[in-house]
Amino acid sequence: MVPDTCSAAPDCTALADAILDTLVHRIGKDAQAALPHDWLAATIFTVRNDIIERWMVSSKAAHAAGAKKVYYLSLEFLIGRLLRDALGNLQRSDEVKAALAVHGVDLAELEEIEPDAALGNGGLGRLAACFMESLASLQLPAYGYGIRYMNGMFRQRIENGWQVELPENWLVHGNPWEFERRESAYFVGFGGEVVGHDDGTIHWKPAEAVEAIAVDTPVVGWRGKRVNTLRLWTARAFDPIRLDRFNAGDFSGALAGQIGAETLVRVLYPNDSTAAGQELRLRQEYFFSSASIQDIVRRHVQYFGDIKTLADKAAIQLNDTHPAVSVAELMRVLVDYHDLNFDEAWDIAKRTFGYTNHTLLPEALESWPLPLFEWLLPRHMQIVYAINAKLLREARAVEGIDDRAIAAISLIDEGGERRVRMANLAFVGSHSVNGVAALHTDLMKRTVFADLHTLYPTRINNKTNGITPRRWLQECNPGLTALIREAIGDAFLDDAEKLADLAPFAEDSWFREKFAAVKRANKAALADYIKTTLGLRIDPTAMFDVQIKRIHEYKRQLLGIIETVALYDQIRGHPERDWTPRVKLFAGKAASSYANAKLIIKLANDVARRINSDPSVGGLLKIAFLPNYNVSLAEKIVPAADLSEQISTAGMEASGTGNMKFALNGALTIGTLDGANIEIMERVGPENIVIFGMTADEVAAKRAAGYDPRATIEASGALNQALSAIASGVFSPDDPTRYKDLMNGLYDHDWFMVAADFDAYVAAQREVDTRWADTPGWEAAAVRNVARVGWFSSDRTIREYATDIWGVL
Ligand code: 26V
Repeated sequence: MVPDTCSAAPDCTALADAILDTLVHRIGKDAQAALPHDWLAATIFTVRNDIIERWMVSSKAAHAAGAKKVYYLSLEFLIGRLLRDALGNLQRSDEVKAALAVHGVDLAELEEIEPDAALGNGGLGRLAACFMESLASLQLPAYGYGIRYMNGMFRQRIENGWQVELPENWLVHGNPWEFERRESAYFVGFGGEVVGHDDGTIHWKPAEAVEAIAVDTPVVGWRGKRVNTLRLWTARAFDPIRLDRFNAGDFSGALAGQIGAETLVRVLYPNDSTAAGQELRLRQEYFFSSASIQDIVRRHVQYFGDIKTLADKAAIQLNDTHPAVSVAELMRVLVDYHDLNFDEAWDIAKRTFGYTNHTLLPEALESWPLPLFEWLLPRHMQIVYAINAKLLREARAVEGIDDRAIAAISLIDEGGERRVRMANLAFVGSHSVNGVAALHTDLMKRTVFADLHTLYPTRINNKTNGITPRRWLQECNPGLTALIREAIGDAFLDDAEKLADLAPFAEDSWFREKFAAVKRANKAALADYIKTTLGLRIDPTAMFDVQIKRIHEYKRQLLGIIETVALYDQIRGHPERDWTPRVKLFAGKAASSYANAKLIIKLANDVARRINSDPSVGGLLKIAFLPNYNVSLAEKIVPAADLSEQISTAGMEASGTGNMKFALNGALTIGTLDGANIEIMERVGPENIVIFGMTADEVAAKRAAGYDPRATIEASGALNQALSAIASGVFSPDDPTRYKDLMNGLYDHDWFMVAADFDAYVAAQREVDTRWADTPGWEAAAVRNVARVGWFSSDRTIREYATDIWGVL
């Protein structure tokens, strides 16, 4: 009997049978006994077959063509869930939905229980995931290389307003997307000594070693035209059980090697506590760099025979400095194993590597204590010295480079305890060094890399970040996608810049109404979610004002919270005024060691509790902190946002990519002239965004002139009042001094210039209110945002990397 649900999709009956067959024969359950996770696994295993076939075609085609390959090395890939992405890109969602319905199973429910692959902290990791998708969509042969963390980003719970971190066990049900490749395993050593042989060759004899084993995940491009590989390394001891020890009764000693290996791939380091010199982190960096370089070199030699052509056939992009030790590792492999002389090897390395910088925060620039580096990687230390000698020789020959500049260029930081500077190593070992937004790139040239830029004036270039419109429009916002198709046809699905055709519809009241209805439906769905998770009722017609991102002082969640307190005070003082009903939504994780960030979460929750339960604000203002921010939660919040908060201290947010996601989904931005906000403003037009606050140059000038936050605070009545209220325990009656130090910090240093930008921020928020009151005007601006941000597609970004850096287009 052909079931009803299949009548619309011809192949669906066969697919329904195939899923059931997989359930029975692979999962070992029948339809009656199967739990949702079993159905999910059966579905993935079934659609995977299609993906695997395309995957094989893709890699054969690349090899047959002798194509140059792109290798993206990143300690983070924040890919999130994969089922909806894969089905969307294969355009099989309807068919699979219908097939599952035959069994009484709802695809949307299965998609919802798939765990997030949270193998990243935030923007840098999510960018890597968007890039992988765009590389496949542009049909470029590419591999992502990283670590298969057993526990990725922690799961955040909010208990009594405080963040509590729980391990995220994303692999408990197994991972049907991955393929372990036992045959692709490499030896990775640590410690030991370097031995010179009589014939002049040098070899490193490590004291310990682990085996790196490849685990591959297919990455499906748009329309399934190409499937690339995300290769994540796991670690195994060579001798998982030492039977001699076991038999002697030393059970833990027998397993010590394996435990040591597993420790390597267990934790994802947080990116927002100081990049302190933890040995385990350096081990992780070397582990994945070494395995990746060995794999790349092996593949190259296998397909092209001659190691000397490596740079013509391989482009390796270093995602921040985390894989920078790869520069030394490739040199080691070329010199010690392929018998190239140092200069030849150096030439190949430089032509092969590109380096992307993602932050200028001084505390984020990685450097390793020299004794640690030398002890763990003695051969690499020699190579770093050799590179440095060559570098400093070259630098000294250039006019205008003095001793101060030499000290800044050196791979070794000699001020205080000697350290190896990973950014300098990545810079000199690459032919291209790029920033991730125009301002950021400009600041790289003027600040952190000023002296290296003088030495190599053509090396630094800009590649403004982007986001994949498949996940961040089509999949997360099907309502808006359908409406856009109705208005301008399907061309934008293949080229996001075609969204420009939507611009005239900003003036069309029929379209605006439909556009508003989509937004309202998305907001209603989010309101339901908030009701279910927090028990908080919010009004879907209120403005949804959203700040979601990692919690960090430079991102200034504090500015948003303090403004909320000031607004609360205003509403209570003047309830008769025509206030705009707002729901302020916050979400984000704080690194477990970052005390102030955790306190900011508690403050958001304390403020929320007080305001939400105060009948005198009459529902005009509601605050919610949504727990466990991750990719999947972002996919729910972004389509429902009216206002996007991008309010970092100017000069500190390298790019931001959340800003792009919101604009693409029709939110207006309130933001500073920081990171990619500037380029968003240039594209959407200054009248369709609300910009406030100091510029990066003004921030720098103010700091240089000696900024006095206390005077600033005292000059602003509203700010002083809000800070005093928080400091005196109005929002923390159970512990009135809870926020005293946090607030005093603002009076005393205010490094992030919360006070200096406060009045401008409040004024900008009132301008937002005015614009919101003009409903057609707001909606038209929202439509223009969607129409004008197609340029921020990661397809565009990847095309630029491919043309300017990798030479593969
Ligand atoms: C790292 C660290 C390490 C130690 C101390 C403080 C700190 C602060 C920030 C970071 C960020 C690490 C790199 C990163 O995630 N950068 C983000 O990269 C995104 C993609 O390019 C970009 O959009 C964000 O603006 C940038 O913060």
